[in-house]
Amino acid sequence: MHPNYYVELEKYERLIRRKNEKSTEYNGLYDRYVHPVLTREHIPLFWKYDLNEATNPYFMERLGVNAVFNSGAIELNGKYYLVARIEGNDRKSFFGVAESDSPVDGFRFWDYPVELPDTCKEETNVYDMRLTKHEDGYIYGVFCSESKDTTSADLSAAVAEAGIVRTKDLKTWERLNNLKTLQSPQQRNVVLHPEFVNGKYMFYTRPMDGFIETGSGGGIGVGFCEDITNAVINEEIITSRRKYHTITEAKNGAGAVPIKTEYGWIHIAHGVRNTAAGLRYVIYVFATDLNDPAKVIAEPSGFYIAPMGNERVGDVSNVVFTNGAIAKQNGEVYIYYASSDTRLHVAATTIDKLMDYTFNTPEDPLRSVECVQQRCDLIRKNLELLKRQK
Ligand code: M1P
Repeated sequence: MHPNYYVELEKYERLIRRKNEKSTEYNGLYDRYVHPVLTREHIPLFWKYDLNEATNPYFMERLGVNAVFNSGAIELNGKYYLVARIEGNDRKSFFGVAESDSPVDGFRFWDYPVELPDTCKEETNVYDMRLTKHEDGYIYGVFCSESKDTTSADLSAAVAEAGIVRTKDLKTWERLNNLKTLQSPQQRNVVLHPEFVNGKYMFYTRPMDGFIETGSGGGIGVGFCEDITNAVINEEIITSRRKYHTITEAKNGAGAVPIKTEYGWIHIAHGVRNTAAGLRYVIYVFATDLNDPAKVIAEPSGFYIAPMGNERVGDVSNVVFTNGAIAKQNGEVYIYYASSDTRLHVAATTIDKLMDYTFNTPEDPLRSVECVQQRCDLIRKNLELLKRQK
């Protein structure tokens, strides 16, 4: 074996064994962890190098990996699994399963990436899998299936659809037909709801006119279908709407599978606004009604997580994005979020804190003058309290 193999292996093992720790930054909402849980350095050496010295005398990467980011997340039999988006140096994304005994560190990829059944010959790229433990007994993976738009002369024109796979063990994947939404030509950020609603499968969709722009798509949609093996949605009802001069003005999209709480389903989604420096992606939270999952019952003002420090820089800078969270039976919640399409982080909170945040944070009044009023009300109450305490 080439001597550099042992040097790199030692670095890799040190990285996997490194303990994570909570950051000292405080907001009361969640704790960010200092180290990313997955990066391109977490990719096993044998995925990248030809280890045979005869055919790789310089110990060169033959198949490099550019980034590891947006990840579905699930807890199974007391272990934590991330199905991450891995992007090769060739720009193609694929999925890999990383496993750990801890939700915040120690994630190690299985020996092979996920080999999806090749049932969709025009598909060029796949990414951003959401993992839903559905009450029908399967674990579903819903992901973006991207193909070239052959109707356009523009070489970069693409079509985004929602691909669907299902599994029981994250090892054997059955591919189902891509989701069809009759009202929307393109779809990304589609999530399967974990329960039947009126006996039907329910999807969160993101109606889009084009590949990048949502255009007339008003926000995150909800749609129903009877047959998951041939999922067709006739009508999309908008739940969390995009709004002018907010964090969702340009687009929004469902993120993690919604978390069921006493007072409603809690959604951890993303919102996008435009800036002179390009799009800015943040994570926001809203809740929908337990009996009517399309009805928004709370939507705290502003973002929940925004890119900070090093998170702000990467292949697509100024982005935080989530497509996976784990809510444990004991009330702990781990939110896996990627920064700048480059690496994956974790933030820890609890169901209680998420509920408090969701239902007690004021809504966005949508106008500066009313935002000032909102803040002055808070200041006034606080100053009176501080005065009484003196
Ligand atoms: O580059 C930022 C994100 O862009 C897309 O999200 P959306 O469809 O909302 O624009 C996704 O491709 C996502 O993977 C990516 O992180």
